[in-house]
Amino acid sequence: MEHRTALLQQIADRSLRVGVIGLGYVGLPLAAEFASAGLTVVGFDVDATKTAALNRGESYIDDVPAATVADLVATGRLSGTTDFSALATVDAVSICVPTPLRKTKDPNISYVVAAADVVAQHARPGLLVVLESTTYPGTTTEILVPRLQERGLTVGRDVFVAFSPERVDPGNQTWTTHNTPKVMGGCTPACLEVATALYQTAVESIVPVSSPAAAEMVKLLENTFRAVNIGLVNEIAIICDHLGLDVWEIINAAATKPFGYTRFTPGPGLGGHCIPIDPLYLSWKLRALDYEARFIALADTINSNMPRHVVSKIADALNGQGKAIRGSRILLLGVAYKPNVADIRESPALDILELLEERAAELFYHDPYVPEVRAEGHHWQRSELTEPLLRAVDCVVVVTDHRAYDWDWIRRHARLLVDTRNALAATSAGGTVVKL
Ligand code: SAJ
Repeated sequence: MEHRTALLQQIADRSLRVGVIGLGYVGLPLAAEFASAGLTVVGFDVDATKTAALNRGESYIDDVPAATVADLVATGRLSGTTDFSALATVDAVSICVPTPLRKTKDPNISYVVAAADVVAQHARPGLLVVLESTTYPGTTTEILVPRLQERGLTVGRDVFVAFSPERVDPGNQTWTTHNTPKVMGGCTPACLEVATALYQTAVESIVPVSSPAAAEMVKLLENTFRAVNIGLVNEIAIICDHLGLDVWEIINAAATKPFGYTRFTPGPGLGGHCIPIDPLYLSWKLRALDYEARFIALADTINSNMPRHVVSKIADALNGQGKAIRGSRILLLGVAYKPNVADIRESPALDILELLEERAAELFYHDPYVPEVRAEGHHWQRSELTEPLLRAVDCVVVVTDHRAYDWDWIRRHARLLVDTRNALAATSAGGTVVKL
């Protein structure tokens, strides 16, 4: 029997064994969806604390209910291991490892390369491999395919390879791994067919595209779209500053246009593990092709400069009260990269803390989700958010507008507030507010 037919049969009768490499915010939900669909899933991770927690039936990812993990583990449909030789026992593998940037802002695909190496090491005829990690167009065919071919495996006949970008939005209760349409690009029609059949067991709708590179590019367009539009509104904020206009009024009015406009809001900068990073994978690839992706570069420049812009707003606000940043007590509210999450990766709050530290401010921060910040050689402990603290500081800076904050109460007890999120729009009584 052809390997393609055999795989389709194993998928149909749910006898297929699936490996998921990388049990983070993408891999664990995916593993749980495949297991919930009736497949047997082995989760692979280099972090033994993750695999141990999984095997205890515990969920360390908020989007995956603990009860779900407990049930799937108890029934033997889901397990975790750090022993990658167990890849020899699975019929399909989804690779969900990080693709960060190096300090030089160049792509770091070392985790993808390591996963491709170990998958190829244990690969055998009949294997399906799907790469999910966000990466530059060409990665699947340049990194994954050759390693399988070196094992004498023919892609599309012996092994099947596809790229399917992850679209996980942590904390999003509406759009989940199960109901978010999944783009799929196969190296051959048979690769697309088999990968689609597998993912259709776990995901409501599959969006086929013509190649892995097309699928890789779809993801980069999605997130470059955000980075560039956020860069645009950040520049609009600076333009409104020069014109003496309230950028929030302008954006709120523009957003009443029911067509042809998408609302983005200015902020203290661009955080997270996706939006600041993914576009730079694309521009890096294009530089190798001697083309400069100017929108991406310009958006990165503007977004990266926003922390400095915020610090200049703080300096101006303090000057307005006859004070300097040096020696002033400054309290940052919210250090996570976006509201209602605990993640501080690439958070602009870290840049703002660092810049204020350089200018000898006396710093305090509060964030309901982040008890301490260790970054760039610094270590800040969260302060308790109290009336005495609000009254004691010279300036409160709203960096991340978590829903947990009582903005009326905060403004009432603060003297001066710099608001980078328009979080205080509905408040009236209390300290002087300076908006972005
Ligand atoms: N930001 C702004 N202004 C905006 C929107 C965001 O300054 O109008 C800032 C945020 O504060 C944050 C950064 O940009 O620092 C990124 O925010 P984000 O809303 O894009 O959130 P992310 O990074 O969690 O992006 C994820 C992405 N999901 C995937 O890559 C699968 C993105 O594609 C989603 O569109 C986004 O979530 C979402 O919509 O929540």
